[in-house]
Amino acid sequence: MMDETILTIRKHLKKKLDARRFEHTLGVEFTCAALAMRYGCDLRQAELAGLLHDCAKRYDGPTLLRKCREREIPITHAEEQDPALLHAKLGAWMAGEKYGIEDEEIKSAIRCHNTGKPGMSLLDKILYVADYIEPGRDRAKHLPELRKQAFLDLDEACLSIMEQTLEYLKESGILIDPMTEMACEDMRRVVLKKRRDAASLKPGEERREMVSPQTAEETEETNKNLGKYEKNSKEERTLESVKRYGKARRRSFGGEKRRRYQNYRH
Ligand code: DGI
Ligand code: FE
Ligand code: FE
Repeated sequence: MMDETILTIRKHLKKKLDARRFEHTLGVEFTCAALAMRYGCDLRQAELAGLLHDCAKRYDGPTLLRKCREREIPITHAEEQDPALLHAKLGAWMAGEKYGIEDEEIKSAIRCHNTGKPGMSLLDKILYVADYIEPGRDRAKHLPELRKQAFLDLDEACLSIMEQTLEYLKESGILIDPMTEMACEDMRRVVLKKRRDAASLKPGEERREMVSPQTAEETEETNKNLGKYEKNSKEERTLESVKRYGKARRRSFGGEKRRRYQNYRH
């Protein structure tokens, strides 16, 4: 998309990320755009989410831990053990604070891009899937099938990726964040319901919507689970302050671009 903000961020990330990570970033950005076309998601939102999703990947584990602590970003036990996971949460913070993104949906997608979460939005799912299937990836199992599936049914693709990821984590003895398990359980429930609904359709009837929204009951259940998980976290408060900073920053975005970009070098 010929959008000043996107072009400027792309140029900036080219300088900040190593060549492989930058290529991956472009691959995710374009795959997000393709999936957004397929599923009717806002293209600009999808591109920005893809472009910024790994912006914090340039920091090593100890730096990620320190930066998250300084910013009062809640850290789970799994993140303490494997601080690389924190590039998602710090990335969401940086999208708001460093790159002037106010859109909570974009920040949510970045925040949950490596673990997923229960009740993922369309944009969350697009980024989660794009990160796994972008053209530069070559290690995962069944990639050709998975790539095709992503354009047939996004929820099915999400579930396949979550199951593969959990299998890989278990095989490798890597500590699993409860959020990763909760995300997979929730997606399994969504997909099983869709399969049941599809099976109960009469022959000749077509499904109109591949990505079915959650029912009110499901949303309530999801919120309850999330509530349990985030009970003691300070995320709400952090989000509020990010919103406020975001607004202040937005006003100065046009005029003070050059000065702000100097802030990126840290
Ligand atoms: O940043 P990328 O490499 O593009 O991809 P990503 O942000 O999706 O990170 C993928 C890695 O995250 C992959 O090696 C698996 C790991 N991961 C996903 N869920 C968990 C996890 N690692 C731990 N320790 N615990 C998890 O629950
Ligand atoms: Fe990532
Ligand atoms: Fe990535």
